[in-house]
Amino acid sequence: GTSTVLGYPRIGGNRELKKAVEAYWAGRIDAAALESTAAGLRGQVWQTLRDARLDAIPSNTFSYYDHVLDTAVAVGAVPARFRRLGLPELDTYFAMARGVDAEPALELTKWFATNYHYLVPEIDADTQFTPNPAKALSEYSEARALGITTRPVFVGPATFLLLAKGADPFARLDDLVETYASLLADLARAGVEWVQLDEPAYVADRTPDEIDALRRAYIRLGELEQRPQIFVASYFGELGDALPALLGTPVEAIGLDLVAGPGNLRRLSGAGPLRGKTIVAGLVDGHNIWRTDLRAAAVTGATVAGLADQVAVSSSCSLLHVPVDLDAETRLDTELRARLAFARQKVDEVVLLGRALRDGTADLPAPLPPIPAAWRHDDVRARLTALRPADRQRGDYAGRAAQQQDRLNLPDLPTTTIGSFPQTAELRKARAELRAGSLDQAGYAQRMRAEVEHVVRLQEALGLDVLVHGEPERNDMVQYFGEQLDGFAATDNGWVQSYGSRCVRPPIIYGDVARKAPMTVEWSTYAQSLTNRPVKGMLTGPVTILAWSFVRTDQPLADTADQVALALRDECRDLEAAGLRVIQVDEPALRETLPLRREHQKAYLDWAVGSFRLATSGVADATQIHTHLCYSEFGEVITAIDALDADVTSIEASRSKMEVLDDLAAIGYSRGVGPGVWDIHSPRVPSPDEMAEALRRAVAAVPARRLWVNPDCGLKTRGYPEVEASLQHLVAAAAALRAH
Ligand code: THG
Ligand code: ZN
Repeated sequence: GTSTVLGYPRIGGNRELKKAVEAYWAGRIDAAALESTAAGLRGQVWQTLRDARLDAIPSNTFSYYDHVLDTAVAVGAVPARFRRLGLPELDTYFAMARGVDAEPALELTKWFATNYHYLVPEIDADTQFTPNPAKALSEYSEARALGITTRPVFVGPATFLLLAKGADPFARLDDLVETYASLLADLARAGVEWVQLDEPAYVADRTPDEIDALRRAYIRLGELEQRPQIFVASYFGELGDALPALLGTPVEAIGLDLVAGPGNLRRLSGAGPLRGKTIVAGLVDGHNIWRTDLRAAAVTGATVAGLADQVAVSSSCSLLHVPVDLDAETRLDTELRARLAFARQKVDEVVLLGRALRDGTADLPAPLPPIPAAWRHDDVRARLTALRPADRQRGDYAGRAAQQQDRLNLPDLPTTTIGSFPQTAELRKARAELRAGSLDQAGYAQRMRAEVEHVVRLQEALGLDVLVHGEPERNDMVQYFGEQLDGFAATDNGWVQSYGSRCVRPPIIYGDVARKAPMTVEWSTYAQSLTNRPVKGMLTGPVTILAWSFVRTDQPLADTADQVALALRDECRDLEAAGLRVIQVDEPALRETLPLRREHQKAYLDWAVGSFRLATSGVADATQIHTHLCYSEFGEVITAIDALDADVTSIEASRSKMEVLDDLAAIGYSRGVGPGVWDIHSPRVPSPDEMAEALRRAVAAVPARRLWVNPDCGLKTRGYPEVEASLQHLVAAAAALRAH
């Protein structure tokens, strides 16, 4: 067996790429300096992989922003609206990624069920696909100059079209495949021996036509006279019917995720003799940070070897989704550390497995024992066991709504915000000083309280109805809770790319989850003490906490979610007891972790909804529960949103033109809803008329008594000038509608 990985983090061990790219955007360094930093990072990755004795090394996995955008550029899918700008190539690229004054960026969306976001290619009948192999070729020769032979990676043609927006994707398939054919010929002429084409879209449910498109594409590419050997990679799940389709094409290698898609193995064994095919067995989890059970993985690898002509060992997906190097973590508990593997360590695992398939498994380490007793919370486990359906059930909505209105006395079309206010440079500086030790806890708390007071006064002056404390004390809406809960570990440097230059540091859930003490009560009660208007308590829901953490794999996700939910349930009760009359529990990731195949979706939504209800149903009927959803199309999970049973749901909808309201109306949703009337992802300040117009459309679908007026997401990334102006317009728009 040979060894490879499907991709490697490109941000650098200390987020060097983020810093260089942001410096370039700010005009602090020029293109040559950026390119030289990038070349240094690529060289480090290739050398790291070679020194680890990985047999086959990928290239073209580096990206200044996003690898889907890179493939769009490689096939010439640069929309006319960006070509027209007449910018240099690098700036055209960044214009597509980030937008410019005259042109909004390409749409950004979730990369399958991960926390990575890609730029959606725009394709229409006028798109002229043209091969542009420059980036792949120059990376290939850069590596050659270091004495390293690499395998260029692209998003494959079928997945590329399925991810794109615009006209009927497969109307353009033949065109696009000819462009790939030409790219492959160019690569072959440059001496490239293998190319990797990623087709992860085929681990989701696909129609027979879509599968046929995949087959046609690879028959055509496989028949080319001049081409490298083709490795079609899949990941994040099971290929299903796409597997026999691919096996029937002339491609040389097929990659299967045997971690997220154990059923791939069954399918493979039923496929008959795999003559002439290499199966690339994804045995090392590229989407989580646990050490691999190498003995079990070797058994799976040997099974694959018994079926295929050749077997290679790889990561289950690109290592993009895990932090770079565990060696950078010096403060992790040693017992926990011994159980972890980041990208660098996963490469070693792949190499060990490749060797074991050749030389035998005798030297492989034993699997990890169950978690130590110190990481267990038997009280929490007992609470889980004792849960009854009534623990996830509130009183009927009509009764709740009446009690809440008695207590809150809100006008029609009440105004509010989603929770966070701008994270100013001063706030970030205070947090940095606290970490560095130059500011003590008391001094830090003092600065945060001053900010809370400022935010409360501002909201009162603007005339908002339900206030927030602004979350100045939170670095990230998941990390903040992870730092306070038992069973979670934080890393110092465990950064993972989320989109472009933005990274997150997901906490690690390694043991039973328990709340040591109230987490948010002090901040929320302080804010409430400053005003007579209702202040919303602000929590992150169990599904989102799981989605944006690295999770245990030794127990069902549903159990971990319920453990988190119990901690949040206690927090909700404490907030209520402290006088908070409104509590928002955010679930922006509800849609994100929806399984890619329909057959798994119901089970997921059942536990996801159940854990949210467990978190929020411990309060009195007179306490109003809000939730907030964003970052996704919600049509598919609309009944689950209804089942959350929140009193008020705010949804990112300013860009989807209030369609979500029709979706909600269609299923008979009858509680409060706040469709976003201000797209906070752009610095643009919408006029009062524009927001009033959005509200008029909303009132047509939802009675004013149930309609809330709010921005479409938190304000953390915005600046105060645009926040003040936009919120003023928002309050004015609500007032204008009330007057009618
Ligand atoms: N938190 C987490 N995951 C997320 C989001 C989040 N996934 C989806 C969405 N929100 C992604 N959005 C962002 C937005 C901003 C940043 C990261 C992801 C960001 N990161 C800082 C950076 O890269 O400079 C680092 C933040 C820090 O210091 O902790 O700005 O909100 N978990
Ligand atoms: Zn949001």
